[in-house]
Amino acid sequence: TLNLNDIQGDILIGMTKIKELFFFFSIKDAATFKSKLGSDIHSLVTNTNQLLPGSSNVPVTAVNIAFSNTGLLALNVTDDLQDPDFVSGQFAEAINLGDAGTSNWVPEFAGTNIHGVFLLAASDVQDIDTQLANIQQILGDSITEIYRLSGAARPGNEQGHEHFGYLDGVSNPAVQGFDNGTRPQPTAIDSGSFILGTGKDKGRPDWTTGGSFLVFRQLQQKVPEFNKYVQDNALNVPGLSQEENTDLFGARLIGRWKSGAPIDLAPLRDDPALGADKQRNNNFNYDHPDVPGFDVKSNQTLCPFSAHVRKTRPRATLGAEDGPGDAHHIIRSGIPYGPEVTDAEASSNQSSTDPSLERGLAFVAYQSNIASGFKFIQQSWIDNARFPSPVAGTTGNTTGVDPIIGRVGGSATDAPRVITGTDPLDTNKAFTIDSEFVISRGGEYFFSPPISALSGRLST
Ligand code: N7H
Repeated sequence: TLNLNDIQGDILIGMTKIKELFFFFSIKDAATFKSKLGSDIHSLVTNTNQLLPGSSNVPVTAVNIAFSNTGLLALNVTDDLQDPDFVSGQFAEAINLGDAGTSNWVPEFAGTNIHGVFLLAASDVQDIDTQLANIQQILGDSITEIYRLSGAARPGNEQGHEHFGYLDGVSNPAVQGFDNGTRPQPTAIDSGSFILGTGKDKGRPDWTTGGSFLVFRQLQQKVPEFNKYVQDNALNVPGLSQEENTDLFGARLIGRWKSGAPIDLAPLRDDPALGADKQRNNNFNYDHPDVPGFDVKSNQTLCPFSAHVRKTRPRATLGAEDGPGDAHHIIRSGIPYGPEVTDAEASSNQSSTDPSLERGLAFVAYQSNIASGFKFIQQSWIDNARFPSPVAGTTGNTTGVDPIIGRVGGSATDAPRVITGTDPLDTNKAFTIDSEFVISRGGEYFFSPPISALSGRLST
């Protein structure tokens, strides 16, 4: 069973506040840090139970903490966590992740200097600042700040939507022993895919049970450029207005409408009631056994194989989801960062080069194994133009890399992306995308330990 008092709150349920600060630090004085971690920081860290609906113990500012491999080494914790990617760190993997080298990386991420990160979430920035000041007061000179990134939900009706305008956080997998059965959706996934030492996850050091690997990425989004591309490629489906055909093209790039409604269930027009209905908005798997002759492995009239959500979680396209052929799941817990698009950007169809106008997604993904979670999805699905393949062994137009975040062959160059499936009238038709809508600004791999380890293994 899962010990929800010991599992940090962001992993399974998400801190889901409208402001979140990522505070990256380096450990300068391990002895002091360890003693404060066990005595004071430990009790500030928010567990899963505290964030569950109906909890009477929701903190004003939720606090989570995670360590990089160099952070564990700084604490002289040399146990083998059995995750080679965590050990090498994200910087060493930039090229493998298709990041066009590290020239676009935030300089502070380039290297292995970051030892840990505090995640602070609240409804109000002032509450975050107060808690950060408290933590800094406790830790004193034992840490120094390396970098910070402030996330915030978008304003008004856009709250919950990422910067391209699509509702996010709709479809995290249900987890066995946690929230299976709470709403209609595909099979719940073994908790061992996310939480170390549980379910099928075996063989790690005992003290890591209840922990999870946290992949952090700062992903810049070029919103005016994305909007222009969608406008320029409006579809021609009869019976739809120009505007509807524009929205349909965008929805077929993502696989969901801006409201969150899955196009697998609402193939022609957005259906905001469906998008908002948690009983229905994740209850699909791309298969339609009730439709005579429908083959989930080749039919992409409802949802293209190239759509972002089908590339990153193909559901029934690969057969059973928790089987050996499809054990690649992450729990996402990111938040947008940066300002809204300005009028000047919107009218020029171009993102400003002003760094203060950078916007994007502070991407957070949890898994028990980085190689089969985030990294597999990025390399073998997102950046793989042949995945999923309409019919195995056929030649001709391939699916293409992910239109939102894919890179051709994981290439270090900005090669144009060619995708198919997006036009429902001719799913063989190829679309070329010759600019990037998402630029990786780098990140790091962390381990989010069980809370007991903060006063146990990590403080002794
Ligand atoms: Fe994606 N977007 O707005 O385009 N993503 N994503 N993602 N993503 C999803 O289903 C987006 C990124 C996944 O279960 C939605 O909750 C953007 C990375 C997975 O059906 C939207 C960025 C990776 C899913 C976006 C970005 C993934 C998913 C629909 C970067 C993994 C769930 C909302 C700036 C390596 C699929 C929802 C499922 C959904 C967007 C990045 C993976 C709207 C803007 C890097 C697994």
